[in-house]
Amino acid sequence: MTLDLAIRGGTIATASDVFRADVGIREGRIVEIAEGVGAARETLDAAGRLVLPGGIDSHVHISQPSGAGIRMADDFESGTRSALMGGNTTVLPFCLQGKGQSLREALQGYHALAEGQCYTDHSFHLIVSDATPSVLGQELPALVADGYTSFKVFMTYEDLRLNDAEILATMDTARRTGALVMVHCENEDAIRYLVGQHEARGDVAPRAHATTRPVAVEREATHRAVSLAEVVDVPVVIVHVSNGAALSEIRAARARGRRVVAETCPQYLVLTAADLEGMDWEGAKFVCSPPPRDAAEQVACWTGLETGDFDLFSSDHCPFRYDDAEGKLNPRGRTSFRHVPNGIPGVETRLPILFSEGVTKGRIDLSRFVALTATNHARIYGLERKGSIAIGMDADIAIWNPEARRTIRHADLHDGADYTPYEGLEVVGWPEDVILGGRLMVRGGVLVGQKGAGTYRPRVLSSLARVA
Ligand code: DUC
Ligand code: ZN
Ligand code: ZN
Repeated sequence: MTLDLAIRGGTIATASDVFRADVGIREGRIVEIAEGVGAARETLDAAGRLVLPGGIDSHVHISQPSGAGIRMADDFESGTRSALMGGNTTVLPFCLQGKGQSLREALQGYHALAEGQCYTDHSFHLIVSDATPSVLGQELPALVADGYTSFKVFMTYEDLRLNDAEILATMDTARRTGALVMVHCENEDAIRYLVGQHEARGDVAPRAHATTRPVAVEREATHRAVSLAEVVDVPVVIVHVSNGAALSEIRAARARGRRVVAETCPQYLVLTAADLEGMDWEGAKFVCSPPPRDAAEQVACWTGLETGDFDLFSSDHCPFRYDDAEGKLNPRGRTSFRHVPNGIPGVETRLPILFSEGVTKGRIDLSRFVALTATNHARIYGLERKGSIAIGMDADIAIWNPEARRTIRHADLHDGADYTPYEGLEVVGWPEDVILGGRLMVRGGVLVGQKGAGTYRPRVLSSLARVA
């Protein structure tokens, strides 16, 4: 039978192997991998190119309500377009439960926003902000059964944080249902204390965002999160780990036999707290939580990526425009770091930054890159038929030019923000062609696919979680 598409002459990388072969695609799936595949209606010449699974970014925020007068810079159209152009074929945004709101109702809103708008496939994590008995006892279990198999809890932000009792109860729901809990680890009370100290001395410029959220705040919360998960006996994902001390808590828990997954992000590899010192409030462009640290912590994060302490490398894309009354420079944001919305864009630059700084510079090999950016995300979050190049998988593929040299400029990116925190960073290696479910979406760096090609994917339980 004739193939729909053949990719010929490239070097394929999976999480375990790197080899020369052609890929044959039919009806959206990979159906042949061989030294020479059969006749095809369309052929891509991949000589000198790397044929990798499309990236899966399991930590992005799109169209998430962000408080009065603040608006996220990306909707599903711009956010997934940007993801696609950066070599991704699946994203996992969060569905935020408002206080008093049912999660089901919140999900309806996100689905309505995403329907027909997406350039990549997508699925949703849930954010539990109101851990009532009915949410934990009825709603969450029903949603897990419906394919929403992971949820995030926050230890910080006055309006989102759960106390330890609520976290334990939420983890218990995860234990009963086989869902996976993700935790944002920062100690809210410690932050409040430090914010009070800073404000008392008028220290309110963006740099104070980093000094009010020091490593100890994250380390303590990380210790508590892995300990609470141990008490309940559930696996746990510690998201956006920024430093070596927090990572040590995770390593120690793993040494005790705990199933703890750690995620880090580009901002902890190439930014530092010094970036928050920009003149004229420019530091607001780098306000995210946890904050970027220093060169020594960057090294600690690299070591974690190299040794396998980290299983996930995500963007934590959480975009706000900078020069915008609904963004970083909102009227109150201009007066204190406390009112600058937390988050930075990065879904389009995640893969090129790790490829260039990691693979091109020899810190990690190609298979580790694939594991960290695609395969592990699919396995950990229960995305079937995704994250690898193998017979029967969805034909989600990014073809990389490993020698392409680019200087990252926001003008060349496709998100809805008005800046990138990585402006001027030089990278070697770029995904030039992207195929989603067998459809050519990006050709030679040019968007050729249509919005709406990306579809919603319910998920199965994580391979890490087991129902007690
Ligand atoms: N946590 C995230 O995961 N993203 C952005 C802001 C935050 O606090
Ligand atoms: Zn978070
Ligand atoms: Zn996030």
